[in-house]
Amino acid sequence: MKKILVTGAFGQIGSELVTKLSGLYGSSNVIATDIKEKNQLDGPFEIIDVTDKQRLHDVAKKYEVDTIMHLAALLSATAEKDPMKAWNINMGGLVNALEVARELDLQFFTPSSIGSFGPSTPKDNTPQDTLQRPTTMYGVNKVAGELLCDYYHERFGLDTRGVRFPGLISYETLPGGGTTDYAVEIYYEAVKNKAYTSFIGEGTKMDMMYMPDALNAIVDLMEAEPSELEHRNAFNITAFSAAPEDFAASIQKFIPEFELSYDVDPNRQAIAESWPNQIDPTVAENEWGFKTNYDLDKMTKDMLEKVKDK
Ligand code: AKB
Repeated sequence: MKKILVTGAFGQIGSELVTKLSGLYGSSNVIATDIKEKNQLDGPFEIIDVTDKQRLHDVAKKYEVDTIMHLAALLSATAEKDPMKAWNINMGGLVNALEVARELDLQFFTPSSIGSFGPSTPKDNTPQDTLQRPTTMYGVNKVAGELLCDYYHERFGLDTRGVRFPGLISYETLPGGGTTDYAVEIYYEAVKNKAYTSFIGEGTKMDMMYMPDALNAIVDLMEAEPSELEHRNAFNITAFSAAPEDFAASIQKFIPEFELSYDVDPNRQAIAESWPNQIDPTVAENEWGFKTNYDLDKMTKDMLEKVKDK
């Protein structure tokens, strides 16, 4: 991994991943791309609509990249509002990016999600290889994507890799349209108003992770020796499992007056309830040394400081 093209570079993961990769490999070696320009970057930027395969191919070729990190996608709640748009962007974009990687022989990363699981998946300690019958368009896209990436590896020998991300918490760029977004909003509201009304119900546990751990996971997996990898795509990874009241209890350690209330959104609640409570990351730990540095309280401390600074 020396010259990397990132799609969806201004999204929640992309905006921090580009900075991380620029620090590791040099900003001229990270080609940030997105559907429109937003911030001024140190390194190169190109506009790419991932449904336009020729454009993706031309940019990858122009910069002679050796890796594509394909992040452009609609998140779960947005995908559910417009399933056909999600299909076109999530599946169409992924197939285009995989095809460009095949044509130019590039290493490939794309994230899957805890959203690839469904109500019939074992809810606790969810194994790496288990029943996946998601009931959302996002989940259908993610399972299909996992299989497609495996297929490109088996059939064409492409070096495809990926993880199943839990809800990601970060302060740089807000997520948009996800079911786990409440876990980011709660910190902003805690700092602004010392109160938050959660759209996810009490007792609804989901896997979560702080962004620095997520970025390390991407780099560690991409740098892992191929011979160490028995699985390739869709490694279960998580830092901790938490419900809204767990975030509130953690925030109250730093802001004792903080208050949590609920106004549950039935659509996002239904999605959350179809996902596991806590997945098992043992296979990622064993195959490429996955580890995390942040538990809930350590993350809360850092998030509150960073959001206050903003
Ligand atoms: C979402 O909530 O849609 C994402 C995810 C867990 O994939 N954050």
